[in-house]
Amino acid sequence: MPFTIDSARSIFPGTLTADVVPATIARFNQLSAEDQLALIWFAYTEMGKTITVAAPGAASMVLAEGLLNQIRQMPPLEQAQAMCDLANRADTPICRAYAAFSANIKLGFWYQLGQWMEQGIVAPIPAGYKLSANASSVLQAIRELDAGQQITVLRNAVVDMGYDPSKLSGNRVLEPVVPPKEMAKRTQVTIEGVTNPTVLGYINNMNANDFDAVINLFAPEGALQPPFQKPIVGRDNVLRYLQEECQNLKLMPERGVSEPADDGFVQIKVTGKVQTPWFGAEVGMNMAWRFLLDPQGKIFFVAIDLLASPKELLNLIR
Ligand code: 45D
Repeated sequence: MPFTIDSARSIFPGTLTADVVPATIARFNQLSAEDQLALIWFAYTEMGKTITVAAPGAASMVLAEGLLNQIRQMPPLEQAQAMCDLANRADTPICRAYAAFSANIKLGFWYQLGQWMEQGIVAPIPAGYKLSANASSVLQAIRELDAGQQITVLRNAVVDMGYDPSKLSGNRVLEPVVPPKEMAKRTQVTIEGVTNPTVLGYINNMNANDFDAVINLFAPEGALQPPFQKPIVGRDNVLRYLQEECQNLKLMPERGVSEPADDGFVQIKVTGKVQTPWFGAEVGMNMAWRFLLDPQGKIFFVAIDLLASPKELLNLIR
């Protein structure tokens, strides 16, 4: 039977992903808006003692400037209300504007608000704010995650805020697409156990921000499945996603395994680390790529997984 995107999703079913991340987000989403904001504040400031967030680039901050200045000019109570509205996903103009931002612009927006809260320019979390018992237990769960899982929880919390009436968002606010790295400055990875040119090309072109080259490695109806998400199907959709979410990532694959699959397909699992520009070398996320290549060597499907533990980096069995 030929592969479908759906059946492709279960290649290498023994891969243990960090399901604790969506479970923690689900618990977080049950909390009151006040608790959510205070919890993120505590988690973020505690994390800041060991790892530092990199300031977003000026070019992308400009895109959040209007909303940020609007909040900055409000009296403190209104500022606090605007932040609660975001957590509550209330239908307000600010929440609609926020929902149109790409994930990185949302993160940059909160990065700036966090700095202003620290400086007293924006209403801080009230001194002595006491988390509810449930919120304390979610915070404790976050403390027990590894750094890669912690930053994923924070990112998902931020991405889910705001009010998106369509869930399709007409006028998205996106960062400019930067040109790919010059040929002379590109790096080439080696992966123990994998020499497949499509897989090596995928990694090397991702690291060069050369998304046109990456997309040429996909079959026309090929799909990419980000961590904890449904597959994104078709070259146009995948390209748009790569341009929006993948600039300046560093993919550091370590090892892998390649096996023939049905109908002349090949399945390849690779494990290694990924760094985000937000934290650079301070956080290496433990990841797996599960590729299914068609008989022409094109990517029919690739899943990117955040792994449950570093031990999973060595799990290359089916
Ligand atoms: O509410 O091969 C305050 C794909 C308190 C593509 C705050 C990939 C109040 C294909 C502190 C102000 C993309 C899938 C908030 C690979 C409040 C592919 C602020 C993988 C919110 C490899 C909080 C890429 C703040 C991956 C400022 C896995 C929080 C990328 C900031 C992962 C949190 C990237 C930040 C991750 C989190 C980035 C900056 C997980 C960044 C996380």
